[in-house]
Amino acid sequence: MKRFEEPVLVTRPYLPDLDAFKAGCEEIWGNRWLTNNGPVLRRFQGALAGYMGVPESGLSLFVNGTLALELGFYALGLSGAEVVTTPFTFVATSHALKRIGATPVSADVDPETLCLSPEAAEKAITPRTKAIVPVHVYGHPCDVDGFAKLGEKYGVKIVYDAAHAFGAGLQSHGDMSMYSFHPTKLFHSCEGGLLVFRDESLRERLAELRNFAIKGELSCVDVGTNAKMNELQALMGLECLKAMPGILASRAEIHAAYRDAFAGRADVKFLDPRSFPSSGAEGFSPNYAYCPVLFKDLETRERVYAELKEKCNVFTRRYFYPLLTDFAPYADAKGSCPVAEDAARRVLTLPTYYGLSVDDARAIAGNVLEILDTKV
Ligand code: T4K
Repeated sequence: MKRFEEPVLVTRPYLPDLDAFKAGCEEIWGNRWLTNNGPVLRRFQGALAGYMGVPESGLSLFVNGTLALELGFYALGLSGAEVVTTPFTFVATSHALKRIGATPVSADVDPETLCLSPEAAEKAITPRTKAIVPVHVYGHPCDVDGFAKLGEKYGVKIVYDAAHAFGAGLQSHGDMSMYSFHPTKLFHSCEGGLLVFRDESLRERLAELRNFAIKGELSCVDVGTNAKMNELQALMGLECLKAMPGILASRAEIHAAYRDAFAGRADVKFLDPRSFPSSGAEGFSPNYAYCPVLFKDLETRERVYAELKEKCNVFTRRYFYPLLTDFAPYADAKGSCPVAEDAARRVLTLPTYYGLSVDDARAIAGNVLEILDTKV
């Protein structure tokens, strides 16, 4: 079993070239403009539109992904409505709904992708449902065609929590998608969030809402908040964007190393985003945002998690355990999503980040297999 000298964390942020970042800081110092729709933010917006192939009028930047979601939901008029969503996600998805006075209704996930199942979502729709919020969890593509059909059939909005999906090419789907630019993501702006939306009239509304909903010096039109991205964040985003091809290529290599190491093992289910029926989604290309594996049961998962930490100095994470419905604010739905509950008890996400070597990924996988093969 390999014990790493330095702790291996589940993720590390990509850091751009420091001299290039310093040069950008000099420009910001020269401008003496730090936030409130500055020139670097506008440049970042343009660069993102180019990278993603969407019009600049169809995107909006925020200080973080959670506030982007919250304001996106609010701008779509979801306050007071029921919204069908998945419990197999980070708490932010449902928190953002609750915080604008919507009611998240949990429906179960697909056992292969671990993304919300359109069939389960359809069963949860009531006359009070105004939207469905699937999550491209781990960057895995949801069944976007299935959700498009539900959107049409029931007249509900489809809003993707695409926090994990930057670089996966899924931006043309749904009414709106949110990307998180937190440093634990493959691409980041220190903190940050992006909304991509179909209805371009939302641009102005969102710009208002993220700036207190004030208009000029003399008017305030709604209860907005402060959710503006600042110039230093935008600079970090611009510099990281230059590295996207390299970031994606290195993650593909790490993913392949784990995949090969676990091939043929019945006791490790390695989730491969290339193999899902939904991988045919228009535009999709895997970003390998996470490397999740499923073990046979909770006991095995906990043993692997603990032994990797104690014996190998490897710090994996149990994303997403406990399940959302295990937490007090959402416990009324506990027991309603058996597939998600089962996955939460068996899942472990392995270290994946730019800078982790393929040899280290192989060694981590070897450690996992050795733990599994050791009789207890
Ligand atoms: N929707 C979904 C589906 C999400 O997953 C998230 C966020 C959101 C919405 C909301 O987006 P944001 O508002 O965050 O933009 C992390 C992140 O804080 C959170 O962004 C993320 N999802 C969630 C899945 O994971 P923690 O509590 O696990 O982070 P933490 O601090 O334990 O860091 C994880 C690992 O990364 C550690 O081993 C340390 C390492 N790390 C972390 C940071 C921040 C670094 O090496 N450097 C760093 O700067 O929540």
